[in-house]
Amino acid sequence: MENRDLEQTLVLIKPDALKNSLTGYVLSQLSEFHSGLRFAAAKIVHVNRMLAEEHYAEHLGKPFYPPLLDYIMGLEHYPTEPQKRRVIALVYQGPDAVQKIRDLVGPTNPLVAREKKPGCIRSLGTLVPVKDATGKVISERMDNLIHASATPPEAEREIKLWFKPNDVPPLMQGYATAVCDALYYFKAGQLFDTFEPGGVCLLAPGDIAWTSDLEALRALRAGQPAACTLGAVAAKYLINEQRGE
Ligand code: FUP
Repeated sequence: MENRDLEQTLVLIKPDALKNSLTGYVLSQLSEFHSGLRFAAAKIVHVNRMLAEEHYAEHLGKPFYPPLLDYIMGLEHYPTEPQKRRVIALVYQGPDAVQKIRDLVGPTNPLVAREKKPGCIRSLGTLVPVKDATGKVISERMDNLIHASATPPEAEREIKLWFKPNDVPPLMQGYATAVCDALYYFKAGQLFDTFEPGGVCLLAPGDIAWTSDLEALRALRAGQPAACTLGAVAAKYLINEQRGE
């Protein structure tokens, strides 16, 4: 993002915040009065595994990765109530948006948050032990109520993962868009150029898409290396789409 006044960041209000009725509190803490930032986009998302895996891709292989996916998918807080499994995804925009939100959110670990930054949002979080099959504690899951992008490049990756261009009002769209000129269908982790039974149409000619997504799709279709995975492009088109489960 060239213009720092239009800097954007992704916030996720996670299932533990929803379960504990902290949504209003979080929104109030992040409001323009406290942050100087404005909403650019918002949606309620039932997080499927593909989206969870793409969002937390950097943590693949770590002991807390599987419970972290379960947590963001709502499986930990709503094990028997799938209809309640959701997060609220938000984009905030304004000068220094990434750092301002990170400051209000506080340290990743809720215990550290309580010690170092009493009153920050994550100081209301909790730690849950992660055990192996024998019951030995091998890690800890941090139920820290909220996600906030760590850097501007991460914010761009994450916003493009969760939001389509037209989820954002035209004058608030922060990244380059282009008109799609081909058909792209998705089914079982693969890309198709014609409809397959059970497939989902990601993009059709005339649709507006993130330019970087179109470049990735063209590269993937040509069998060339792409800047991101097919999942990172497809996930947002499958949000709240039952065929994408
Ligand atoms: P942050 O950028 O503050 O969200 O922190 P990280 O990217 O390091 O971690 C992503 C998520 O993994 C955090 F929300 C918390 C979770 N996590 C654990 O559950 N256990 C750990 O040991 C480390 C991180």
